[in-house]
Amino acid sequence: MNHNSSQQINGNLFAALRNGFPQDLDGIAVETDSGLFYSWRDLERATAMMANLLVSLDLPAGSRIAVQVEKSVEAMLLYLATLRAGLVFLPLNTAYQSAEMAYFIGNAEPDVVVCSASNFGWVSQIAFKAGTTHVFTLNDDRTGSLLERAAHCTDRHVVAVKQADDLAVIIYTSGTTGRSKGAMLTHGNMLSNALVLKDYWGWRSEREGGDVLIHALPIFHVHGLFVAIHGALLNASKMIWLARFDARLAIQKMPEATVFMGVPTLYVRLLAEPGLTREAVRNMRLFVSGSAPMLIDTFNAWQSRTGHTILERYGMSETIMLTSNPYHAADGERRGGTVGFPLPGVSLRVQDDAGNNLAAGEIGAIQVKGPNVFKGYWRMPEKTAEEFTADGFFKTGDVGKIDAQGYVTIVGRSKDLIISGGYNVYPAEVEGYINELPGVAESAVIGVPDSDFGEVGVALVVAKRGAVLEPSQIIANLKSTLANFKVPKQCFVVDALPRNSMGKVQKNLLRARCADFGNSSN
Ligand code: MCA
Ligand code: AMP
Repeated sequence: MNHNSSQQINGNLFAALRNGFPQDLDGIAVETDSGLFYSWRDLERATAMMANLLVSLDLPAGSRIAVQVEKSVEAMLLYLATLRAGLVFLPLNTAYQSAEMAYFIGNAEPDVVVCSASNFGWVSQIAFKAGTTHVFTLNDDRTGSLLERAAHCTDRHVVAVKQADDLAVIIYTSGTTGRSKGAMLTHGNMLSNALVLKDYWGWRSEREGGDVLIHALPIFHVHGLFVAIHGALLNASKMIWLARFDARLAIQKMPEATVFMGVPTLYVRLLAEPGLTREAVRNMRLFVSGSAPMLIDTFNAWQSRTGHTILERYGMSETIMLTSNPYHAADGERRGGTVGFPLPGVSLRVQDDAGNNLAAGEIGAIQVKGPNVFKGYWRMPEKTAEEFTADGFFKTGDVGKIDAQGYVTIVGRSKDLIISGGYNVYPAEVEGYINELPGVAESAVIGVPDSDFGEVGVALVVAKRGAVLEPSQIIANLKSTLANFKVPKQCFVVDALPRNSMGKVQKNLLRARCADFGNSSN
């Protein structure tokens, strides 16, 4: 197969990632924590076989492949194979339960659903009801019908030709009101962002000694699936693959690695390990943090313990990466508490409510524009239109400022959102579930500080007249319906919720009242 000539005109993200593979396909591309080694050739062949399986299903153009499976190298290969075949990948958090899955599958109408064998019963029922034609299984021990079927396919596959504007992925992000929205990202969104980060974070080519990434994040969200994996593949960098984050194991692997990416909770947990020493990180060159605000105490503690300055960056599902602290000292220092500069190609401005651009240091709404900004929300043209300004900037819902040197700081959010251990929890969604429980008149879910997760949810619930509510029962009910990370860590039954003159619940008063609750959950 002649890769070079076909790939120059092919906007398929997979073609660019494949082009990044090293000359020697027999080198190690991925090493897992269970002792498996995958060569670059294994990646090439397995993605070709899975892509051929998908092609053999004769799916309509733009078909969605929805995937809810445990983290595994094969799950990553399925993502790559979906790109390769020119279809649309839809990753789903393994914590989602049946009501959440029914919504995503019903809304996205995927032709193919892939789940773990243990969930096949209920997932396939939801999928077939929604019109899905194929349900495969994929387990984290390399078993399941997907691999059995792919094993019969040829390992030669010509990458599907795609334009930069073609849809590659749908990532669901919960809505502040109503249901989750599917953010549509194109091949061009993802490739442009990956190329910018390749340069901005100084990924080292093989000639320069190469990089080795410790991959410790889940692969159903932007951070672990795109930022980490695209970075490694585009730069022919080996990945040390941890099926789940384990602080001790990560530290044990650091002498063999150069790059680590994590949400702040991962850094807090690493700092709790005595094994995190300067000696352990001696070969590391870059620690990246994002997805949630990093406390300045964590930033400083990391610097004094390891001698490394964490590079904090800011992104969203709708935009992938937006800003980053500098990598090269010549471009400026990495400032804790800030998310750095807009990445090359990204325009970022701060506006007041009246739509005026604000001066340096003034706080307002963060808006962005660039080749990384998504195409819109899946089948929600009105919602998409609402989230963009007349001149084409996307309203992030984050509140912040830009200082005189150009550093961006996020000071808050206009969207009612809790970020817990790097996962987003929308109070409106959780309140909706609580309000449906018997005996509940109304509820409010707020985020309170937590030393491990950064923020955790606390529920305040008002009983209907004459009803008696048991907080532990409310939590148990939520655990049986909602993804575990969305379930409030504590629940209190209160007489009433404070409201302003417009009748809106004053969550700021509740947050002040509950500020100390979070840490008692540890
Ligand atoms: C687990 N639990 C959580 C969370 N994770 N609760 C709140 N928030 C969480 N994030 C629940 C568990 O179900 C369990 O509940 C209890 O909390 C304790 O679980 P634990 O064993 O401590 O959790 P874990 O399995 O160790 O997971 C913690 C984790 C994980 C490793 C921090 O949450 C994680 O991998 N977070 C990373 C998320 C991420 O990749 N975000 C990037 C999104 P119970 O005992 O009741 O069962 S991409 C993004 O945000 C943008 C685009 C960006 O900028 O990157
Ligand atoms: P998601 O919906 O998972 O894409 O989450 C995106 C949101 O995460 C952003 O709108 C921010 O509120 C938040 N976020 C991401 N990175 C950072 C960061 N470094 N500091 C503060 N908040 C962040």
